[in-house]
Amino acid sequence: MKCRRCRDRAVVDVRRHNAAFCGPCFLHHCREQVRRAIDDFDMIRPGERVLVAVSGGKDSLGLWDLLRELGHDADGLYVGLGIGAYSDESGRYAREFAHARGLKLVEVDLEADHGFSVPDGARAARRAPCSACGLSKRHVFNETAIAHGYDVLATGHNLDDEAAVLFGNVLRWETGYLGRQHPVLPAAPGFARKVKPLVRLGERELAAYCVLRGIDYIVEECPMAHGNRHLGYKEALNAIEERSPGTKASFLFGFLERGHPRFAADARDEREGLEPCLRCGAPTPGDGRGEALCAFCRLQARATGSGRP
Ligand code: Q46
Ligand code: ZN
Repeated sequence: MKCRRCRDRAVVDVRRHNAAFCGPCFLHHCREQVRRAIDDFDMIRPGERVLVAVSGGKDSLGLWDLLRELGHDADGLYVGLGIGAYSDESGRYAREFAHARGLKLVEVDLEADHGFSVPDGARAARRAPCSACGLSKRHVFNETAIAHGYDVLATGHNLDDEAAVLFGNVLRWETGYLGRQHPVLPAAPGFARKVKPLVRLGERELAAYCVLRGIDYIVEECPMAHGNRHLGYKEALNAIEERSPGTKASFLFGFLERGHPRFAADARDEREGLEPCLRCGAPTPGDGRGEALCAFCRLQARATGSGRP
């Protein structure tokens, strides 16, 4: 197989594009996909400060590297979730990546800084671990980006992730989620702008990118992911993609072009009528008396037994 760009010997094939690349041209392809995503969706403007949420995995570390390669001013944010050895290991990969390249890594530890870990929170609130975890990460990412004055928060969601989330939202017709499912969520009072610059790259491409760039990342999956619905959606889509390469990309990008505008109003309605959380100030659906706690503070209160509810 020959490289599509330079006709040298290819080392990576990308079936979705019906193309194969040699090492240097593959790295160029990845940078181009990220550059295009940033331009097409107006994610990051020149001179803006970006905070990249990193988990120690291939997607987030690959994203941090790609943003730096493209010349963006990007620091990392690692959130310790308190998931035993998995968290210790993933933190080590994130720190080593930053240290080896002289990059700034902001760290927040859920247990040390907020008094509870993901397993504690999930137990106390009787929620699935991934639900307590997702809620906590979203809160801490947003709060940290705002507190440190970053213009943009970037996450490592890739094409496979986004297609799987879309699939799940369509299966249950979650119109509010569909309205919010976009590679850019604009800033609003109390909310930093959130962007997903990897939407044009798949999981396999990110893994190959990291190998070719010499990026060491945690390979083990989070032990709490087991039985997670999202993984089932990914497997179903992978089976379809295997038979018809390109399906995931047309599902996701077709939705963004032709479906998303029809649901955007549902998401806008949800953002209206928010009030600052009584405890932390984050925007949250109000109770009309100015006494509402946000979902994160309610989870924290349950997990630590501090005050209501
Ligand atoms: S870290 Fe958290 Fe994931 Fe682990 S508990 Fe679930 S959501 S699987 S990306
Ligand atoms: Zn709060």
